[in-house]
Amino acid sequence: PLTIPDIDPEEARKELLAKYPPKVGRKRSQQIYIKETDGAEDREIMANVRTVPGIITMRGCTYAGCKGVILGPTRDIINITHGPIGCGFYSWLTRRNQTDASAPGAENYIPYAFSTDMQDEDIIFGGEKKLKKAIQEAYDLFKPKAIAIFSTCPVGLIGDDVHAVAREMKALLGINIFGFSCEGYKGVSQSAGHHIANNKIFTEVVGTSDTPVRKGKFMINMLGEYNIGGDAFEIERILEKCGITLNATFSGNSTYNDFASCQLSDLNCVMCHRSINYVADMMETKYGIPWIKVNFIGANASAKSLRRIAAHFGDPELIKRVEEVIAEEMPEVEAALAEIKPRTTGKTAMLFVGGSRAHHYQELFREMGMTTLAAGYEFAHRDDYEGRHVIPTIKVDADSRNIEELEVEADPENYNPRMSEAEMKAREKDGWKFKEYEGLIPDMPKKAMIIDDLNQYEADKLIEMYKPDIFCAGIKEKYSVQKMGVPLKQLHSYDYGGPYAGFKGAINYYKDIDRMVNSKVWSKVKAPWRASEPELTACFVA
Ligand code: CFM
Ligand code: HCA
Repeated sequence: PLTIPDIDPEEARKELLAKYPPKVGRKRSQQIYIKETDGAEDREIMANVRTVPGIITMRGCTYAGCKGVILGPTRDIINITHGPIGCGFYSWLTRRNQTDASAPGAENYIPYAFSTDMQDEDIIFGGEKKLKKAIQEAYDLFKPKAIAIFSTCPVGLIGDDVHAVAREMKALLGINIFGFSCEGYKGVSQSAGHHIANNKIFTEVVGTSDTPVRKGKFMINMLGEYNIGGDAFEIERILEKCGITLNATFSGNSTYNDFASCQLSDLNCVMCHRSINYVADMMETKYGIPWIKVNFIGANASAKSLRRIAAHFGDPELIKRVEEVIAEEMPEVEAALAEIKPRTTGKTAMLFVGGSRAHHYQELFREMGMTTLAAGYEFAHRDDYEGRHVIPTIKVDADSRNIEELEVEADPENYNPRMSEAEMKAREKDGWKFKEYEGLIPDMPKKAMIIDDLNQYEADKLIEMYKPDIFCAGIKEKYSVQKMGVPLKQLHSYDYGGPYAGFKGAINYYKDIDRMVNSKVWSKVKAPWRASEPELTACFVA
């Protein structure tokens, strides 16, 4: 079994909290969880709560979650950012969600950044006129199937009604136009943006067409797979080989019509639970399409997910074909692993990413014989950590669920993924539903630290104390960590690499991580003239 180095995690937690004012320390301490066993535990972690102002959080905003994450990868919807240019510009092409727009006549607006570029004057006198003009201009230039409008913070503050503008322009132009109230400040993180995006896509697009885009015996949708670095292409390759039709992906490499007719699928497979469980629940309620959790990060996890899909359909031919595909794919994976594993075994990692990858990527590290010392999410909710999917009553109305659910989740009185069997039964009578789900905490080894909403100060402290061989996070963390002599793998954008999903992706990952944890360059980070100084001060120099 993988073991954590000889550091007392309670001491480590004290060290992380030592410099905070008492009130902040008390709050943060509830967001730091130490594993006491190697398996599932009954304690709670505090998550999905506001970051204390002044702390340099890793989080992003609600607009980023709505526009960038959920809608971003759909190629033929024109996404107009209503706001000052920065929001549109900084969310332009940074996420590496790839798209296959090679089909003749395929529309692809992903390379463009559409924005109303609001100026002081628009803030003072209102920006609705400018928004209408922008929609008209985009329509005249591209004649798209649909236009989405995304509100940024100032839009909410001055009170522009993007929904009224959307309705008016929809009537005028005769295409689907819809607005999102996804002002950056709307929630505590990106997560609120996912919810806002999903609700609207569900009510405005899903089920609006009965014309199938694809046909097949086993039709599935992949929910929460965003085709970062081409992951969705690899997943599609594997599914196709098995004879499973990937009908719609939400939203990697997707089109408007994929969403519009996705209700014709037989099964929803949820990859990133955090960002999209809402759509899975709503489709189950409205169309009776069941959903299962899958994970295509890691070769073993991919095999397990294929088997889970085949078992769901229960077709003997499919079950046999899936086994054949796994048997065909695995030798190449095993050969790659045999090559690198002697060099990666015993190395240590830390993962602090978004709302699902900090968990999913531990699969790959386990395959490589590496131990995850500490991990956490930027914005996940308690169910992602603790492993039970909870659907409160107010979510059940398939057509009109709203953001209130976030408040339910933020209220520990109301929302407890680890509630007792008796309590669950009582809640079920009130219309609540529960689903067991693989959470991050049960999967982590004894003594591991699970930290929600990690910040720069704590990241530095963790590195000082544990000196991991690799740290996985995003672009904001990358260079400060590397200046401490620890390689950082971006698990958001993959640092220009990937795909990392599926069987071929696992091979890519083994090779990339092997190179990073075994490179000698990290020991040379410290400038020679500072050689006499203690370790890990180089971050203040470079
Ligand atoms: Fe889901 Fe994502 Fe993630 Fe996420 Fe994100 Fe992302 Fe992420 Mo960056 S949807 S929660 S909001 S898996 S953009 S593709 S990498 S933080 S861990
Ligand atoms: C987002 C997008 C992001 C940012 C990545 C990063 C992504 O949250 O707005 O911090 O490096 O994956 O592109 O998560």
